[in-house]
Amino acid sequence: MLLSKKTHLEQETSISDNPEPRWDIFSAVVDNYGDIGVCWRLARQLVAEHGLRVRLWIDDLTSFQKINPEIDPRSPVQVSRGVEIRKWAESNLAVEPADVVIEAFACELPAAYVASMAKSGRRHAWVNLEYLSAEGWVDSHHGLPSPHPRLPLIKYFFFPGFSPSTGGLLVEKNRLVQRALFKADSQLYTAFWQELGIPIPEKNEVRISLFCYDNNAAISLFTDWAKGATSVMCIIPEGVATTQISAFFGEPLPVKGNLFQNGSLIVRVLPFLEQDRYDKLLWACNFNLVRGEDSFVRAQWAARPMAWQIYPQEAGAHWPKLRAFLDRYCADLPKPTAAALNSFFEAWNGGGSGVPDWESLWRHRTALENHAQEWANRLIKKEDLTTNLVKFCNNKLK
Ligand code: TRH
Repeated sequence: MLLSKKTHLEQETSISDNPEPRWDIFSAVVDNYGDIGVCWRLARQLVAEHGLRVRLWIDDLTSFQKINPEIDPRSPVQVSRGVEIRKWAESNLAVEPADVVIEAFACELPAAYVASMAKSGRRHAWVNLEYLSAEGWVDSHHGLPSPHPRLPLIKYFFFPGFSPSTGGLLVEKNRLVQRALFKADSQLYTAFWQELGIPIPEKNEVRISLFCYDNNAAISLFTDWAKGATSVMCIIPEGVATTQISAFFGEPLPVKGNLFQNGSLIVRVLPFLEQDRYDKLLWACNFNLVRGEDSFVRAQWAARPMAWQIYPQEAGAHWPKLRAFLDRYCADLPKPTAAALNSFFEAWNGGGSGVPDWESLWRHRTALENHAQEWANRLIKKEDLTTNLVKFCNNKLK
């Protein structure tokens, strides 16, 4: 049954008279946090910067709560940051379909919802938001239509990417300005660490964030950092690299406690941070180890040296994706720096020697730092993903 009247929530939020197209974003948590991470950023940016009315459908509110503590996992309908959040459940789906419908990462819309789009008598912009890839084929696939086999509907493929022929990258307006202010303002910087209950870095200390999949190469990094002459504090989210923390520090599993020390290395384990706070952590660290898709993009906006563990796929399908990124990222780096970064990425992803060489990489610290800044400055000149997506969908609605 379709709801012909405004829902209670719509009446309450007084945005129901907004003449702009309404958006529904569907997100299924496959595993991990990347799908909801991307959709949550997109949804709030659509509201905050484009004044749009957005419903975000999510099948796993508990995972969502990890990156947005405002979420009540028991509540089927709630509002956070101006976004209407709906539990993606059969019982909740009796709604009029929105004008713009985003199917994130091929999560497959409910059949009844698709049928009601076809019956609505209105135009819909139906978009499959794809995973990010730096590969060249993305340019020619971005924006391609896929007509529905039976219904009078067309779904379009929207690819994030690094070249101007793709949908671009997610980034909020002013994000780089906020980051620059944060870096320049010692009070903001100090307050950030105080809020986390972590002392500000000592002089010459190297502060590193580490977010990875199950990765034994972490043990060799711990070893290098512990033996090194420089103090290193490595900040790790709860539940990440626990096997490696246990193996290196000789702690039985499940690892208890949140502070471990060996030689020059201190490891601090933190609960998951709210998403904007996680961004700040990336701004505040000297080096970021990130993974998947969203933290990988955020590490680039942080304009700090970084290494990426790509989401591993069967039969090594992720390697071309990783190399395509490295080709772009390293194109303007001095050759020895590019070589060190390439081998580090390769080993961090279980290839090459399998042992990431920290010392050889960090020798290039200054070049890596300058490059990270230039890379972010270059990327920000391109239109952001949300603006591109809004334009794309508005065109389809004409
Ligand atoms: O969690 P991920 O491994 O997600 C992955 C990838 O998206 C991958 O491509 C996809 O196929 C798979 O999920 C299903 O890594 P990612 O993409 O970095 O997402 C993590 C999100 O969690 C991101 O939005 C940042 C957020 N986050 C926080 O908000 N707070 C934190 O403390 C941490 C560590 C992460």
